[in-house]
Amino acid sequence: LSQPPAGVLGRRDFLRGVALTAVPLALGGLPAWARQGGPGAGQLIPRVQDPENLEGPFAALDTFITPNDRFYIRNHFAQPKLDVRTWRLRVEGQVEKPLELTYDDLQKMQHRTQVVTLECAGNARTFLTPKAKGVPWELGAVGTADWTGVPLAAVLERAGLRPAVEVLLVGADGGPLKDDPKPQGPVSFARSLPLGKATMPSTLLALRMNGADLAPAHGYPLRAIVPGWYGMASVKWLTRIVVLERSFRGYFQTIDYAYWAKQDGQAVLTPITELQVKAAIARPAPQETVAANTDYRVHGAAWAGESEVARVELSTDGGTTWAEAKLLDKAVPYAWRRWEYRWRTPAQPGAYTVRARATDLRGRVQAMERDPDRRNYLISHVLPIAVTVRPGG
Ligand SMILES: Nc1nc2c(c(=O)[nH]1)N[C@H]1C(S)=C(S)[C@@H](COP(=O)(O)O)O[C@H]1N2
Ligand SMILES: [Mo]
Repeated sequence: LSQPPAGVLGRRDFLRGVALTAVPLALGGLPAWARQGGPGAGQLIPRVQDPENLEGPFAALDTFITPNDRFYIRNHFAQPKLDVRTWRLRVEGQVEKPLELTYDDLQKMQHRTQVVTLECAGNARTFLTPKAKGVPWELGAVGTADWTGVPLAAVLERAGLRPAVEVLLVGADGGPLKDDPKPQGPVSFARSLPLGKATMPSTLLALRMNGADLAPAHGYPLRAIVPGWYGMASVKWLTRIVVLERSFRGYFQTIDYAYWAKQDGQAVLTPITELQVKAAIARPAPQETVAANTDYRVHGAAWAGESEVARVELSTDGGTTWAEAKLLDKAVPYAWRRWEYRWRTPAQPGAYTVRARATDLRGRVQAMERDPDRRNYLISHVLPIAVTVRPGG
C-alpha cells in the first residue's frame, strides 16, 4: 500500500503532482479532464479549497482497499492542529468514573482491525437536478480502508456506564457556520450514536488506517469509525466522548445531515445514519468515449451498509433490460464488493447510458428515481452514466 508522508495531502503538493504527471497510454478512453491527472491518474481531486475537500479518483478503482493517498477528505472546518503529547480524550457524562486518556493509554489497550467502507452522505451530489448546495462531489467521496484501534465499548466499559441512551462524539475542529439557518458563534463538529451502535464491538476509536498512523487529514491522532453508517458519524480528531441520557439535537444531525422522514402523516427531520444500498460505476467514467462493437469491461463497487450486497445488475439500454454483473470480492461485513460486467458495445455509434443497480440481503433495491425528501444527501438512486460510442473497434 502506498502511504503518504506526513502532510503530503496539501493542495500545493497535489497541484504540483498533476503538472508533472505523464499521461498513461491505457487511459485513452477517458475524457480530457481525467487524462490530466485526477481520476485516471489515481490522484485526489480538489472540490473545495477552504476548508480542504478532495475526492478520490473513483474511475481509477483497481483495488479492494483504497490506498491512503486516494482516500477522499471531507472537512467542515480548518484541520485542527493537535500535539499528541498534550492531546487528551475525555470521557464524561453518564459514567461512573470520568476518564482522561492519553495517546499512549490508547496504544496500550487491546486493538481490533476492521475493514470499513466510508461514504460521504453527499457523494454524487453533482448528479442532482436542480443543483443542490454542498460540496460538489462526483463519484469519489467513498473509499474502503482497514482501521485499527480500540473498540469504543472498551473505553465506555472502563469509564463505567450509568443509565444512558446515546454517546456523543466531539471533534477538536469547529468554527462559525456559513449557511442559514445557523446559530451565532462557533460550533464543534459533533455527532451522537445510539448506545446499541456505540457498544457494538465493530465501532472503533481508530488510531491507524491501512497500517499507518492516521494522516492529519483523516483525524490524527484519533477518530471514530462507525461501520455501515455514512461518513459523518465517523468523527475525526476526537477529543471528547459524552454519555447522554437524552438524544442529542446538535447542528450536524438536525439542520445538517438530516432528511425528511414520514411519521404518522408528518414530515420529521431525522438524522442520517445507515448507508443506503448502492452500486457505483467506476468505468466507463461519466462522458467517457468507448469504441463501437467491442468488449468493454464495465466495473465498479457496491455497498449495503449494515446489510450485504446480494446482487448487482447492469442496463445498457436505458433501463429496459437488466443483466447480472459478476461480484468480485468476497463478502466482508461493512465493506464494498467490487463487480464487473462484459459489455459488447453497440455497433451503432452515438450517445448511450450505462446503469448499475444493487440489491441487498434485506431486499432493499436502489430506486430509479430521486426522492426529494432526502434534500442534498443520500444520493443512492440509479444514476445513468452517459457514454459516447465512437466508430471503429
Ligand atoms: N471532526 C470532524 N469529523 C468528521 C468530519 C469533520 O468535518 N470534522 N467530517 C465527517 C464527514 S461528513 C465524513 S464523510 C468523514 C470523512 O472522513 P475522511 O475525511 O477521513 O474521508 O469524516 C467525518 N468526520
Ligand atoms: Mo460526509
